[in-house]
Amino acid sequence: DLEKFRDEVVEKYPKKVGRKRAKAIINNDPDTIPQIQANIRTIPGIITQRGCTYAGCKGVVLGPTRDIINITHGPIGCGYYSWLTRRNQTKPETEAEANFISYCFSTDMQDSNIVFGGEDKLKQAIREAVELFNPKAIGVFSTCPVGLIGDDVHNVAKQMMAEYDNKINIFGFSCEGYRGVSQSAGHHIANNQLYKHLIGNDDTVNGAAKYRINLLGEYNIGGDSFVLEEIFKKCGIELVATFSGNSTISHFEQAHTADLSMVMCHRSINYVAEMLETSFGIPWIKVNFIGADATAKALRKVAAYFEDEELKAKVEEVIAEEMAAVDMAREAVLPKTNGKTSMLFVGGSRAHHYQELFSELGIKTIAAGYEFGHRDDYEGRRVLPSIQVDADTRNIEEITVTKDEKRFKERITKEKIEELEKAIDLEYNEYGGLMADMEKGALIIDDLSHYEMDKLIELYHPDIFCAGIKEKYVVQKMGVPLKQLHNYDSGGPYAGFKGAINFYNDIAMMVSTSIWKELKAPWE
Ligand code: ICS
Repeated sequence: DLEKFRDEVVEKYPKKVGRKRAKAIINNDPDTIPQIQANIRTIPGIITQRGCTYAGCKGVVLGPTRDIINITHGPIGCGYYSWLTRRNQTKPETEAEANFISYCFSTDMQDSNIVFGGEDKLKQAIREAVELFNPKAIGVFSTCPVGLIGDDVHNVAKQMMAEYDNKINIFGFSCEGYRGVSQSAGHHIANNQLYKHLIGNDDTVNGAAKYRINLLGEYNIGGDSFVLEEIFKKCGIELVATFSGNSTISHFEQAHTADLSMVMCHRSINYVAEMLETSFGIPWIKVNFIGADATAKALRKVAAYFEDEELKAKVEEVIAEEMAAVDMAREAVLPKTNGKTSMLFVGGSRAHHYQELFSELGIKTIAAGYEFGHRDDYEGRRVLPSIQVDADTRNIEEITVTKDEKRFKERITKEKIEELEKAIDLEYNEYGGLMADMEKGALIIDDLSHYEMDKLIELYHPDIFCAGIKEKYVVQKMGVPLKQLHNYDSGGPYAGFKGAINFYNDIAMMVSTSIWKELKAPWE
């Protein structure tokens, strides 16, 4: 069956293109974990789902932080189309607290700036931003033309910092859209700058709780972070910093005071997790808060890590309390969802994480893939040493991360970690990837093309397809419901226990309505 799919699509492409695409279409085997081609440039002419490096830097990593002014240095379209479309929410603690999320800042480059340079315009934009808002920090994000004409955003940032007596933290990002293969390069560039300009700047230890954690790779889409914050609070766990859902600059500056980092989206933030460990001795473990069972598992890991009976009891109490409602909601929708099939083609982590939620509904994921995941996100981190460094990777600045002799502190011994690993599958410094969790014979496709998507639907008729806005209406016109797993359509939150309940109800509604049968697919 799979062979049929691969042969059919590969044959339709020009020979060379077909040969290349074939390496990204894999028949899964969780025992042997076959090699997949990933994180390479999309072939020109193919309609990809991917976004650009600027999007991954400005939109994804820095976008959710409310008290930094993010200036897009470039033509207005780049700023405009990255303005609030990701639905990352934020909640200032007081009315006086700065919140710039709802604004769109751009230098609005014109032809003349392209010809004569845009640095003066950028300086002017920074001055205006300071005059109007007096922010704590300003980030400057380079778009494609900035790289092409050679404006030096880092130098401008330095000059402007001096102009304000270094009282405002101003720094730039070389995240031109074309710099990497996809938005994934933008994550890496953003992570580097967070480390260089913010992490470790403030030793203040906030909060009284004994257990202090960071949550990395959770971006508060549709309010996910709010749900998780509430759970941690109930358990008596202090969330020092989330990278970067519902975050502030101070959270990043104080992240090194935590004792454990939990990594949710491995693709976008694993660099920061490693930096925090190398510099400050904070271990990181892999978790997933998408799915009620996954959430319970993640909480149990934290409790085990801190080795505290009181915390363990509290966590069990919270799980029991929340699970009562989860089980009720699940039972109610199961008759509508059980036995259905799904396909997930999203980003660099959700195509994996959301399979847990679907399986709680009895829905099997028969095909999945990332837009921009790397081989380690598919095959697990153990393949990292064998991944070849190519020219595109070299485009991203390599920074040296060193041990902070004064502030490095060993949180837990290696022996203790090994012991916990055996007892509860801690996943310390480990991500097993998507393939290990999918069935034998499932289809795994990296950087799915629009044509391949059409073929998938025609050949396999899934009951629900998960992707983004570019795919949504095309797929629905074929009579298959599409759930956006980027911005959750207008729904969510979907994380944690409460989020799982929302998801159950939304998906049950989508797969059980009879409207889809009324639509005629183009091939029918
Ligand atoms: Fe990570 Mo859309 Fe995240 Fe992932 Fe990343 Fe993006 Fe979104 Fe998607 C993201 S950071 S914006 S979990 S919040 S770039 S939904 S990899 S593509 S699957």
